[in-house]
Amino acid sequence: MPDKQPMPDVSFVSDTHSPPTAETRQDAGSAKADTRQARRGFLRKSAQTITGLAATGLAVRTAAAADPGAAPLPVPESMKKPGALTGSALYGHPSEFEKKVVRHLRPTDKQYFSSSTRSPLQELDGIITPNGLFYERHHNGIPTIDPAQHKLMVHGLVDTPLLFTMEQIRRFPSQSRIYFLECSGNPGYTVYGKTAAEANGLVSCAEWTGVPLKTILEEAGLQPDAKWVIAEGADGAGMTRSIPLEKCLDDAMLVYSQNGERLRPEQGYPLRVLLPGYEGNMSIKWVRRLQVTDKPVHSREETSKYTDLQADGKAREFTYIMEAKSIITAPSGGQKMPGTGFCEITGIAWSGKGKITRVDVSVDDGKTWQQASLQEPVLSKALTRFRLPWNWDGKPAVILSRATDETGYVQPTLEALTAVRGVNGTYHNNAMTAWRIAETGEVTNARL
Ligand SMILES: Nc1nc2c(c(=O)[nH]1)N[C@H]1C(S)=C(S)[C@@H](COP(=O)(O)O)O[C@H]1N2
Ligand SMILES: [Mo]
Repeated sequence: MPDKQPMPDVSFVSDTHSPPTAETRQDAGSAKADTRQARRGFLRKSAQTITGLAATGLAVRTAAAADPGAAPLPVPESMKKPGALTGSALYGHPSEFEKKVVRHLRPTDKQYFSSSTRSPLQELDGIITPNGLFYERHHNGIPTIDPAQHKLMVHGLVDTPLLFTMEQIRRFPSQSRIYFLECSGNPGYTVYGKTAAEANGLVSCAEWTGVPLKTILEEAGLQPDAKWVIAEGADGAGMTRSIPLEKCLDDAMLVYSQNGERLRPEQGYPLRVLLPGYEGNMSIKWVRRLQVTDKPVHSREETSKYTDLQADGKAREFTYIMEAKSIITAPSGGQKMPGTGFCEITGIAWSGKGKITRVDVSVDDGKTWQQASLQEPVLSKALTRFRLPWNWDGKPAVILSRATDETGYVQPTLEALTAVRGVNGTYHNNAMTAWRIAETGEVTNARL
């Protein structure tokens, strides 16, 4: 390639999306100013579509809008030769430059069988968690299960006990739904976490495909005194939980795929229960048995674990629903502000009770609030992406977000939450996470 030939101003390519003609190249000098003008107009126009930005009169000025000057855009190495050969039959991977984007494993001396990893929320855009970055929580490691051998038994208070192979499960009419999944221990009742992943990464969101649990239960036929369904996992923990029948007949799913491909082993391959909006531990992975009963079994997971000890010594039990929560993912802990001026504050919000209706953002540690815009579609019991354009003046600031859901429930501060619940419990902390921005641009957890 002729390296020396002057290349057109980058603005021609990016603004018009068409290759420069001889004419436009000749005119480059005068056209450059026009294009820059047009580009600013474009930025202004697109900026106005963001709620509040027009009102603030905030100008979007980023490094990309800087004058590239007279220097021709160099021809990169990637244009001088063919690229790598097609991956053929190999499974694809993210770019080699994205190697640092991995799940967070809380540092301990030892790797435990009962363990968890957190989704790198601060690295993700949109609302879908890529499968390789979906949070994990295992009580006794990840079993290896051959789908050709795996069976699901449905028994108890049913007309006909049934035993399904995976092939038989997949013959039922399927459905795909986008739902979040969150561990009730996210993040626990102590303030923890330098980054968004550490602070709240036991939440993820995927498009799940499977069969409504209702379909399978109706196939077996429910007896009149059926009230609960006990789900058991085929892992070394034999994890077992009692699920109220109403949930099983509502939006509960038996899931075999996640974001278009079969479940990952970490997420319960080949089959898991998915209970939208309920605490993660009830969505039994590697599910092998559904027993219909008239009462809950009070398994280990609903007695010694997953009850919430109150200040008065009494414990709340069967606390299914994950209440509204949100977290700013950028700028967030561990990141650095790119400079003063325009900065998009963005994050995720979710509620186990339905849709998020509103997210407010404060840049002065909760003294005043501004309403963020919500990315469509806003789905029930799914992550919702919010954004707020902001003009950082370079002064120290504490930023935080507050979610409201369709029931009118508003996400609390940690102080408000502990005033009601005390500090004995570990689960269901849906308090706000605040990030401190220092004058240097360094972002840290404001409560640590
Ligand atoms: N069989 C089985 N199911 C299980 C678990 C488990 O250890 N074994 N962990 C539970 C917990 S505590 C949570 S939070 C979710 C985690 O799901 P994930 O690993 O797909 O994110 O699965 C639940 N289902
Ligand atoms: Mo969990």
